[in-house]
Amino acid sequence: MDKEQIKEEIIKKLRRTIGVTPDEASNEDIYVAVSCTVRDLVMDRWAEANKQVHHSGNKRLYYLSAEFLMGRALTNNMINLELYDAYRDALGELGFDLDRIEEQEADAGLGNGGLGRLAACFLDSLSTLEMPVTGCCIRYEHGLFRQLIEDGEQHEAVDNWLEHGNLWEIARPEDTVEVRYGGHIEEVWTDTGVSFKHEGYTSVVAYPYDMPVIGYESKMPATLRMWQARAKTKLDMKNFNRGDYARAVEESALVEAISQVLYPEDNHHQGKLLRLKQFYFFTSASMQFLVRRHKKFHGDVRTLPDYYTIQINDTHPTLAIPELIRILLDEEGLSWDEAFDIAFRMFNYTNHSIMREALERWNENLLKELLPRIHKIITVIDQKLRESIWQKWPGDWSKIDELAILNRGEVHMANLCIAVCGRVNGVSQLHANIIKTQTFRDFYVLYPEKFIGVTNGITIRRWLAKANPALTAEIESRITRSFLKDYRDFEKLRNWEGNAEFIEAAARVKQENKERFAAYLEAKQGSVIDPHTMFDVQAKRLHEYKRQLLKILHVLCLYFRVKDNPHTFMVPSTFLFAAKAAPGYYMAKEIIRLIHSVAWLIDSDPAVRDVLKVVFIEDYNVSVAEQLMPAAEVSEQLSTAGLEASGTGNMKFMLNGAVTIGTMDGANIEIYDAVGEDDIFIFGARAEELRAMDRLCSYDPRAVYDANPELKRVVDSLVSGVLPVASNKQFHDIYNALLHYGSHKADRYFVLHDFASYDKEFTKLMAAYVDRDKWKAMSARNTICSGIFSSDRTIHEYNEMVWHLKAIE
Ligand code: 26Q
Repeated sequence: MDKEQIKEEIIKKLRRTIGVTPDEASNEDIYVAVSCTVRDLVMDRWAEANKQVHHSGNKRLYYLSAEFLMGRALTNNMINLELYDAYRDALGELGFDLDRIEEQEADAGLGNGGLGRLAACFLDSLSTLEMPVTGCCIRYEHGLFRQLIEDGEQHEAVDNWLEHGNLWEIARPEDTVEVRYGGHIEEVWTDTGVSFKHEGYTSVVAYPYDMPVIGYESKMPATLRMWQARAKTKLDMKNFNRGDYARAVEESALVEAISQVLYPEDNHHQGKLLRLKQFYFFTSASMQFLVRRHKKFHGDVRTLPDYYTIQINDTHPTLAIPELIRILLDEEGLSWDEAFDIAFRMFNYTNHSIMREALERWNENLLKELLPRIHKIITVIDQKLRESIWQKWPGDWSKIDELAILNRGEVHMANLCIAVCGRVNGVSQLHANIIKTQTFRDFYVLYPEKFIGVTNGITIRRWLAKANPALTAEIESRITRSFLKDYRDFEKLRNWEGNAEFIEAAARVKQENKERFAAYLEAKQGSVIDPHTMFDVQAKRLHEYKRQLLKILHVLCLYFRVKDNPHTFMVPSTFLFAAKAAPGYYMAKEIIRLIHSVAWLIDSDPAVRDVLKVVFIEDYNVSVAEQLMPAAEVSEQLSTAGLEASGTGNMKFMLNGAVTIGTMDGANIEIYDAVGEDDIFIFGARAEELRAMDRLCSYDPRAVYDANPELKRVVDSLVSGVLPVASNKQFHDIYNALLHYGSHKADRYFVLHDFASYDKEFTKLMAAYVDRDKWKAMSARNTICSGIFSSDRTIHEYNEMVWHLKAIE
């Protein structure tokens, strides 16, 4: 389509779908019309692609994930259809600005953070690589909460992303399935043996919506299948006829609660019944659908592994395993051995966290009551696993204790995954090693061949082509646009390493992006920032292990330095924080309050406010990230070594030319390997050092505090009254967590330990920043070396080691 055809199509849609003429149309009308025209193009390819896979018998990936953090679709689709410029021009001629139109679309915020965004990047890459995939998740009526800041504190508001409808989804009523909870299992004995009958259960209807996700110049759009929970009958007529209207709707509301809302805890497991219902809901629906579809196209369930491979994104979709076995046993009449064999050949599991509090465990009785048949199947898997353990370590009960699925009244989901899955992977080199040598050490002895590492990645379509069109243009003019389709072509940029013109061009783009971001932030929340200061950014979920606290304490330290001595060497800086805290995570919310307090302190001080500024970016989400990444100059990656499985924000910053200051953790290590020691700032204790200190209980934060007067002053200021607060409440809980936290360990995340090291490295960073030529070269080199963090590379590795899909010709 060219510009003229696009104009024509838009006008046609405006008149025929919305019933307005272009001169009467609102931005929202235009958004709808434009989206419909783009959707038509996507649908055409989708229809063809689905037909081809059905008939060709190509293997298909089912990517099961409780979260897909998709963000917006419209402009991303335009880019991937190579129609972005044409649409921009066409709309311009019709008198509309594409940037304004784009903002009409609500983010699809069906995820918390890294894990959900990774799933979204994977769909883009799989489609770009022409590999068939269906992503399966829940169609949460409300995605991740919206963050409001009032008086420096976080408040939550519901995310109503479906309020104005969703143009990117298609209902598929013909694929509806039923999910059953509760009840009991009757054994029925016949001449051929025993079979199981589920009785007295409650039914929930799983109603699917599909969203096409098209990759770059792709003929094979991915499908995101989102399941919605519906009551079988909206009204319970028995109650209704008795006149009990409230009761009549009550039951349906209870059922539909299953897909009402995304749980906002990230990297933290709580054994909530509704959450368990959610997990079973979407995995059961997905497995029933998969089997149904296989039978329709290929007949025999015994050939399932030839046509499907399943990836489990963290343990949340684990119940897909016993659910598939249940279907094969109870509905398809296979034997245990046959059913197990099929499951063993189909499932793979990705781990995303080694922290104890993130490992998913469920109370066994709770699970048994909610899912009696699934519980029974899990006991059989557990029995088989125990036999293998016993064979490997005869008589060693401690191994059983460690590795069993059912133990001490709990169901250990990771153990279930490892027992059944063909491959188990970590998401960075370090994380994969930690899994093998610590977290799942004994499993690694039992099944060494299962364990692999696949370093995460990000899609360069969204995070470069869409987020940073100016930098993309500079790259494209040198190495052509082919790198958007073939990630290996990005390597051609290496030829431009040290090239003064490219370095200058990238620096010019960065400055423009900073100015654009400053305008964006002022419009968004009224914050005024100076684009001639250094933009130093920490953007990620709020978590103690990610150590936003280390950063803000350091800013406070810089504040005191400038205040004491106005001639201190200091790069005028804007420190940008963006982070949502889980609503029930008290410490995380305290840290947000502290960040605001430090911002006020500096703002009210004429002696400092021209050099330092702190801004908290409200309601961070995918669309905000797209504005922020291209404008960032410093990427703060401060997690306690060993605790950030990978990180993917770090990659987005690097791709867009920010220089990293970070610990040797997760993918930071691989960023260090890629750019080399001169173009990154590494600080802090290594994972092994911290582990040793943990083992020996030798870390004494108070000693660190006593020995460093500057640090002491900073920490003391948390409770001394110098910090402005809205509520007359100082920061005693943060103070205590650092120095003496009741029965807990003080400073669990080694903030004080790494403080001096961070300070030293930050000083080096400032010195590099003022050497403008040096800094610009560092920045350009970060972009140039970021090719290996393309999620196309990640997908390629999964495919070689795990899935073995064939790209559609
Ligand atoms: C599970 C059960 C009950 C309640 C909540 C949860 C839950 C929800 C979300 C547990 C974990 C998450 C999210 C985890 C996550 O985002 N992990 C991140 O995954 C990224 C992609 O691999 C990594 O880059 C990050 O390092 C990792 O923290």
